[in-house]
Amino acid sequence: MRTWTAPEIPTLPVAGPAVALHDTPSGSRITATPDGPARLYVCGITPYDATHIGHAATYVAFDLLNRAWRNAGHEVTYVQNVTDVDDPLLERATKVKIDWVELAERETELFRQDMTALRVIPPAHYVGAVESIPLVIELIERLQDAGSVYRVEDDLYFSVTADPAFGAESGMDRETMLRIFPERGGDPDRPGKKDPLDCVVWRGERPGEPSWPSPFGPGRPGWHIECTAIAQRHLGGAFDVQAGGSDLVFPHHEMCAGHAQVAVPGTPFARAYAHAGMVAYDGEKMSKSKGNLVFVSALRLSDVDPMAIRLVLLRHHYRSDWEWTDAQLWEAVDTVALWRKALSLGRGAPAAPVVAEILAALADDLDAPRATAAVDRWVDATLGTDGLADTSDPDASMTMLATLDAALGLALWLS
Ligand code: 5CA
Ligand code: ZN
Repeated sequence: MRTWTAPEIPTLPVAGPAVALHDTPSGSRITATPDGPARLYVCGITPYDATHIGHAATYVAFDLLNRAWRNAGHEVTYVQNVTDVDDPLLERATKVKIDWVELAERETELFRQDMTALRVIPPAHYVGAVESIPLVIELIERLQDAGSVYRVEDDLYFSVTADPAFGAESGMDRETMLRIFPERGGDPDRPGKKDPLDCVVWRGERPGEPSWPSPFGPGRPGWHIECTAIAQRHLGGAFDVQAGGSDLVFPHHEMCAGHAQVAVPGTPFARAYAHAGMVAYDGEKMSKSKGNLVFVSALRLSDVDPMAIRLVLLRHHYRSDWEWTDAQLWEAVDTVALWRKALSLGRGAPAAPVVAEILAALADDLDAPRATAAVDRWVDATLGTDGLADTSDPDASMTMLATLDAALGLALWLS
């Protein structure tokens, strides 16, 4: 699938430190030490509606990881999927009476434009579920060989007991899993299942739904196996980080890990799992199904500077849950104007210690609020809000502009 346009990224004069990241399964901070290029998979959108601020927050969070790795001297191989066939997409297409392919293409294109505007570095491989069906079929066959797949009517299920490590990714107890599973696409009560937590890997054809031929009969991929197949193909085994919002901790990333570990015993799916907090709006998690949405594209259409949107996201630590308010956006618009004013002076307060602080903050579990607070202090010192303007560094603006761009993805270059 076509990816989106890469932003130009300036090279920094100093390298950043090694990157430490919070890992969900161990509950601790780990320093990812990639051998060769760092390998990152971030779960992509289900394209049945436009990109909302919650999605944007998750993609900007892991864009910071991508940038921190690059600044630490690593190459990064970044892969993302598009769930371009799944129940919610088909349901929405039927409801609004539009062809599901057209709906998916339209929303995926809007997502590309939103990501470009927000200066999110594109994945090297942007891969749809539909184009991955041959990979999914191959993976199901491997799971069958391992004896971990069984049939219920026309559907194939993965047996979670086949994975001795099942539960390790989320760290959840069975009761919690059983509570969450039906809220996130699972069907614990279906008669004929061996374990209520088993998940669909191949969904047999239903009347009026798209299907593809396979050795198991016509049908379409289950959700989790799509990401396993795409990640394994483009990143290999034991890649560095599997990432997404915290609503993917269970069942999605647990099932991905399970499929991979049963298909290739002895090789974990990913070395670490990183999760972004949930963005709320009007008191509840922002979600397509609830409809309490703020769309990136709608803000862009009303001429909001995408860099102000990005700054709102950076003001929150990626792992915290937080609530979007319009007031935060207007504050960010003012802040961007103030920062541009300081950056237009040429000279400014010494930039080197601020650059070091920004890179250190981002390498410390992507602490963007700490990094942006350092920028605030540099701006205050440069503009002299206390009557003591410091313009002792003649290269300050250029250094700060390059750092904001490369490390935080904030391009505030003067036009
Ligand atoms: N296609 C699947 C992943 S394979 C999916 O979850 N699609 S999605 O469109 O529902 O979500 C895309 C990404 O945005 C996921 O990583 C999800 O965890 C994240 N996300 C969804 N809602 C929010 C929210 N309110 N706040 C933060 N992140 C969110
Ligand atoms: Zn996924």
